[in-house]
Amino acid sequence: MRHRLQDFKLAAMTITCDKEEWLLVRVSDNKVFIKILYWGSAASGKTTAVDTLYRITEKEKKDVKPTGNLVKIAMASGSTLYFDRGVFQSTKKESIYFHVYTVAGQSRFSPLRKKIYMGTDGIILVVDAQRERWEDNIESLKELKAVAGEDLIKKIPLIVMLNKMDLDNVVSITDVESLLKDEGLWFPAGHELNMWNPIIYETIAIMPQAKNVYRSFSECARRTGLYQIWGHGFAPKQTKVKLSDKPADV
Ligand SMILES: Nc1nc2c(ncn2[C@@H]2O[C@H](COP(=O)(O)OP(=O)(O)OP(=O)(O)O)[C@@H](O)[C@H]2O)c(=O)[nH]1
Ligand SMILES: [Mg+2]
Repeated sequence: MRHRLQDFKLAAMTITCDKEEWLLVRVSDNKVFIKILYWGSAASGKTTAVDTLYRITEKEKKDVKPTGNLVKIAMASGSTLYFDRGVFQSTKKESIYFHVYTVAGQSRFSPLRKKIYMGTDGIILVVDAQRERWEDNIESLKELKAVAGEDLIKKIPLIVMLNKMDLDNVVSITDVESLLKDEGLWFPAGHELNMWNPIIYETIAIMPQAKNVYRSFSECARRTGLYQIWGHGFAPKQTKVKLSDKPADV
């Protein structure tokens, strides 16, 4: 994987773009820009997750480091008004940048979410694990499907954060898996997309407990790289991806 990243720019440049479609990965000044979007219902923890990702990668030596400040456009309540945006740079391949966005989760911002989605390369769905928020999670996932059309998993890797696992009365990974199956976002054994089924991480986005926040981002970034390098913008075929590609190193 690491040496393959040398080819990343070339792979990205082979993707064509017409007026209707955004490039999956943008290349400029020999730099590669990858857009990762945190999607999920209101108050599920998207802003908190990016905030925590920022803090972790600022303090500890990781595969990405933040560049500049995290821009948060929020209401007095803390709820996102437009979006949050942070830029992270790969520490292993410094020409690769991750533009990380969160959507505003409140229902009324649906048109805005559609705009923020444009040009997204990888998605992290933040599910609020609290049982009473289950219906909101379903609504949010259905909206994501409507916005992304057929691209989810096939062209855009999907990772799930089952967030707020520090609280009581929460749903389980199995519940989320069933939901993904119901929504056609889970492929059975033998299907060529099976290996790209979303990984569901149990997470805690708040500090200091912070659990699996970096790992879920890292896996989304890794898959995004594999889709571009091996699949030229699509989920690569099983035969092309070796198990040795597993470690997160973008
Ligand atoms: N207990 C607990 N609280 C969390 C966790 N993650 C986020 N929260 C809290 O949930 C609330 C909402 O978090 P945000 O990060 O603002 O949620 P959001 O998804 O960005 O919300 P919108 O911007 O409205 O879409 C805040 O009070 C957070 O502190 C978690 O893992 N555990
Ligand atoms: Mg927010």
